[in-house]
Amino acid sequence: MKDKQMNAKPEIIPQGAFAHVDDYLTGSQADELFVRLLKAAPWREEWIHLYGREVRVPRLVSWYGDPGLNYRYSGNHHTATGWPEQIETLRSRLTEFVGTQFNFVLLNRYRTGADYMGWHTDDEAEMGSQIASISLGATRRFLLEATTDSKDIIELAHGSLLTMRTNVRHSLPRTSRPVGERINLTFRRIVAI
Ligand SMILES: O=C(O)CCC(=O)C(=O)O
Repeated sequence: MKDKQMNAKPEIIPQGAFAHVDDYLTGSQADELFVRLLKAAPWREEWIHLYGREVRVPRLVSWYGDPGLNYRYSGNHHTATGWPEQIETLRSRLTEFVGTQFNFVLLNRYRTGADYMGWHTDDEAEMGSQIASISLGATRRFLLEATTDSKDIIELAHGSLLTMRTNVRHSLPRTSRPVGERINLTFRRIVAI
């Protein structure tokens, strides 16, 4: 046995850290949702305070959720006002499929390959233990660390679903390939703390 294995800590993340379903939505369901969200979601540009500077977040964001529910991250508040019908239908389906009562969805819009999401976990104190992420539009590469010493790469395609524990580190890197727009909807459960 190599030193590294003898000294290895037990793997922290249990089995089932993530699951990927490539064709969760049909082509037409995914197309319709993508077009509607591009047009109708209230997209915002966000800024965060980092090392004493205001930094522009490299993507657009939007959100829906139970009325009055506030999800705060990176110093920004995201207060929900309700669920449009199509998103509510998707939420019910995912709630049944994953077994988590999702009450909030964060939308990220990657306009070009220059928009990205850096490495992070989603295990803030007020977050439930599981998220469900739907991808629409251009396929983008997603990286995750389901164990302490390995990285997985998943190509997130139009209409796919990724479920993941909130303590798994993940990122969606930039790409220099010419790619179209992509929208991601991450369903979450925000709990009172
Ligand atoms: O766009 C994605 O698939 C990743 C989204 C994400 O990491 C997040 O919302 O925490």
